[in-house]
Formats: sequence, structure tokens, C-alpha cells
Amino acid sequence: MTVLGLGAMGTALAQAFVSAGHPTTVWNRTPGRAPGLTGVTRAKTVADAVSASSLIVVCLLDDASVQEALAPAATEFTGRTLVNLTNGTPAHARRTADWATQQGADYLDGGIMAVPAMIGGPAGFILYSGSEAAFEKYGAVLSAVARPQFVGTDPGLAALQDLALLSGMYGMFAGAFHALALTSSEKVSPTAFAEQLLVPWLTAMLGSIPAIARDLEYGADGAAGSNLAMQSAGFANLLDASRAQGVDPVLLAPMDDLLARAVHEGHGDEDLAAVVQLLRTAG
Ligand code: FVH
Repeated sequence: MTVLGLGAMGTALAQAFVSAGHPTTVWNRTPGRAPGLTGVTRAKTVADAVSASSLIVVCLLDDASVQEALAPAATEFTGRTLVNLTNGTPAHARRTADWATQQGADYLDGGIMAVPAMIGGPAGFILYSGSEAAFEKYGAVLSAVARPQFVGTDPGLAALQDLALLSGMYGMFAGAFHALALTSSEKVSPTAFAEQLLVPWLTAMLGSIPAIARDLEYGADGAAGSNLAMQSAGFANLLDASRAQGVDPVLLAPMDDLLARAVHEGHGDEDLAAVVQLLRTAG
């Protein structure tokens, strides 16, 4: 196989393929990257790297770098499979899938749900969408880097769900950052707060997410246990106290706006799925 890109992630991917016994050719725009990576064949040009293998994995900075890197090797892709693990949007994925098809290549888009240190280990997973035939052919090989999960033949679906998962992660971090700023404005140990209170609380609250998703999909049955009018009233205290403690509420103020809007638009007696619905109908 071939790995294009030897950044932190590309290097981890190549190392995992080598460790699993797959002959691996690598290419990177700047020569000399990843000097500690052994057991690979280093190609001088991207065309040489592509022509060396039937399976090409590309993992570069962004979509623009993928377009730029692949263009000189376009004619080499015929009859091969391109797996693009670069972060991108559904539109990027669909466009690159069309490009691959024009070159006579099979295409899989992937969303890596792991950091480099998790590659080759049990905790990470990678979402794939696009050619089901390519996934069936190469799924076992791709499992050397992380557990592969096929999410559909529309090439954009892996990127969509990758970005949704990252949204969940950054939203969680935003709340945690605010909580740590708020508590560290007084003599509260950030470490003790995080370990003994914040993580157990967030872990408990994670359990409520499937119920919110079910309400969104099928409609709520029964009265809200934590209605939005109550939550909106309480949120004002959160922002007031933050300002009083010298903590910028920038990460949480949009939630205050949404809760207030939900109440204003008549959803005060509903639960949090109504807020998701407001987001879906915004703009
Ligand atoms: N590292 C992580 O934690 C995340 C985990 C989830 C997935 N992401 C995505 O993986 C893509 C690569 O990320 P990375 O960590 O390998 O990134 P860097 O270490 O910064 O390496 C970037 C590589 O991209 C090459 N590159 C940049 N521009 C171009 C270009 N115009 N043409 C060809 N190659 C290009 C760069 O090459 P060079 O600067 O050494 O010449 C590196 O190989 C990314 O989409 C993450 O979102 C990682």
C-alpha cells in the first residue's frame, strides 16, 4: 500500500501498516519528514508513490493540499483505490469521489476518530463512506490502523459524521473550559474539581443524549422533566456569575440566546430536543 503524507497522522498510519506486515510505500511533499519511520519504501514523486500500490491512502493537512498533491499523479490512479483520510466537508468528499471516478479509481472517504497515538490501538475508529466494493476489498487491511466502520455509499457521509462527532467534542470542551475558568477564579483546585466533580457530572449527563435524540426523531412523549423555561431562567445566573467572577461567557452565551429564543417561540414547556430543532431550522 501507499501512504501520501507523513505528518503526525500519516506517519502513524504508515507505521501501523508496516507493523501489520503490509509492504508500504510513502511520499511526503517535504523530503526527510518522519526520519524514524522504518521498513517503508520512500518514493521521490507522488506519481511513483501512487503507481507502487493498488491501495493509496492520503492524509494531508486539508482538502486544498489533497487536490494540489494528487493532480500531478491523476493518470496513475486508473484501476486503483484511493482512500482519503484528510479532514474535510461532505462537499469536498463528493468532489474528490467524482475526481477519482473520472480517473477510473475506486474511492473511499474516511473520518479518523483517533489521535496519532491511538493509531494501531483498540480505542480509535475510522468512519468510511463511498465505494462499498472498495470497503469489502480493503476493510481488513484498513483495520490495521483503527477499527473501520462503513457508514454508507454516499461519499459525504463519513465527513458529515466525523464533523458531527468533532462538534460534540468541541462543545464538551467548551463547557469544560468554562467550568474550569469559573472554579479557578476562586480557591478551588482545578484538578480536584475536574476529577471528582466535572467528569462524573459530564459522564452522568452523557446518558441523557440518546433520549434527546429519540425525542428529536420520534417526538417527545410525556411532560418535560427539565423544561426550557426553567433552564433559561437558570442560565441567566450562569452568565451573571461568570461575569462577576471575571470569566468571559463567550463560549456559553449562544446557548443562553437559544434557550431564550426557544421560550420566546413557545417551547418553554418542552425539553432540549426543541433547541436542536431550532438549530436545524436556523438560517
Ligand atoms: N493529528 C490529529 O490529532 C488529527 C486526528 C484526526 C485526523 N486529523 C486529520 O489528519 C490530517 C493530517 O493531520 P496531521 O496531524 O498529519 O497534520 P500535520 O502533522 O500538520 O501534517 C500535515 C501534512 O500535510 C502535508 N501538506 C500540507 N500542505 C500540503 C500541500 N499543499 N501538498 C502536499 N502536502 C501538503 C504536510 O507536508 P509537509 O508540510 O511536510 O511538506 C504534512 O505531511 C488532517 O486533515 C487532520 O485534520 C489529524
